[in-house]
Amino acid sequence: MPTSPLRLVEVTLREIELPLKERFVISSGWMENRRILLLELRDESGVTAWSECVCGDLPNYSPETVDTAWLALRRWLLPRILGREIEGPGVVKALLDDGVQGHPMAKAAIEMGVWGLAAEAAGVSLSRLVGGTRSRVPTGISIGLQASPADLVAKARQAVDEGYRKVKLKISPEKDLEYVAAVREALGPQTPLAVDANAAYTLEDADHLARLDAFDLIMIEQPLAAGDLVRHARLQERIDTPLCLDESVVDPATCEDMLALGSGRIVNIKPGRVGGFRSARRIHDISRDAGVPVWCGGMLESGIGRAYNVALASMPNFELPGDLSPSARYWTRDIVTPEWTMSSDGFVTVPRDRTGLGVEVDTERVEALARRSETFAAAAPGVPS
Ligand code: OSB
Ligand code: MG
Repeated sequence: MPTSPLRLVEVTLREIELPLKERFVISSGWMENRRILLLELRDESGVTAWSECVCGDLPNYSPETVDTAWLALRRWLLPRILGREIEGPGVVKALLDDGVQGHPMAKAAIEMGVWGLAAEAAGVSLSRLVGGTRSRVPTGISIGLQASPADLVAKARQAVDEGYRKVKLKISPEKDLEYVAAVREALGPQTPLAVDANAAYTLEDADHLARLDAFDLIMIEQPLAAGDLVRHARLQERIDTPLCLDESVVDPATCEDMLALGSGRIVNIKPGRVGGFRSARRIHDISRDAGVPVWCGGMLESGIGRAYNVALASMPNFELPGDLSPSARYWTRDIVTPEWTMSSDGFVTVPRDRTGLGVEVDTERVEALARRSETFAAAAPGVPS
């Protein structure tokens, strides 16, 4: 879909803290009070859009954090994009990559914001702008590590009762077979189950991990370290359950490498992890062409980040349910209206007939929750760089 050129004249960074309803524990760390970095972007015609940087507080999932992203944005990324004529959202990643290694989540926050801005300016939904085709997307839940198998069974049972179409259980070397066995036993053979190890194992654990084959899982997500593409391929040879890569796939090239090596058979796409929508759409297409299904992962986003995930997940090859739980699963109150909801049969509606993100940001509440904010303006608005 063609969009008009735009020029960012002002970007405001705000960090808010939003308490999760309950602590979320994964093998590499945990989150309780979610520190969330938000961007408010304005272009020269006065159109605005919000975006979210999905980094966490600690560098346990990836090297980036809220603090490194804030630094990268203010010091290197915003200066190279503010005031510049931008042909369209598709060119932003290249502008940000020029001379700046890494920082994909910080880059994605700007890049996705420009997609949001372009949708707003064109008067179309983000879903339509990115090439989405679905009007509702199937939803899964990601359940954190629990204190006991019984606690996990209770959570998983509740999720099934609520209508979730996929139940993903976090696992770690201390909490795996016994926990998964308990859930499979309690919920029966029909429940779509997956597990996510967040890189907690090594190839030495191959025989142990192969015992997960007994539980008929849809996938084992990211058992080994992010850089272990070759080792994941070795592991996949020794295990029947499809491996799915999350942390490992950082751009379209690593997705191609994964497919060439046979490191997995399913791809988790998180637009923040791969530097934004341009890369996310490339990974979608590469996987589709290889006959590999993808699904949209989550990073415990607020309703703003969720809007981007839902739009992306409306693309055709997002065949498996995404980690796109409704607002109420995470927050007592979200920062958008309407809040994101899920139908009793486990779908989130894609706001395809609303302009831009499809939700309003509760700006007063964001201001009230803000721990810090900083506004950056183009040096001389309107002057080409
Ligand atoms: O590995 O998918 C992951 C949350 C934080 C960091 C990593 C992961 C997750 C989740 C949460 O699984 C999914 C969600 O947002 O509901
Ligand atoms: Mg994961």
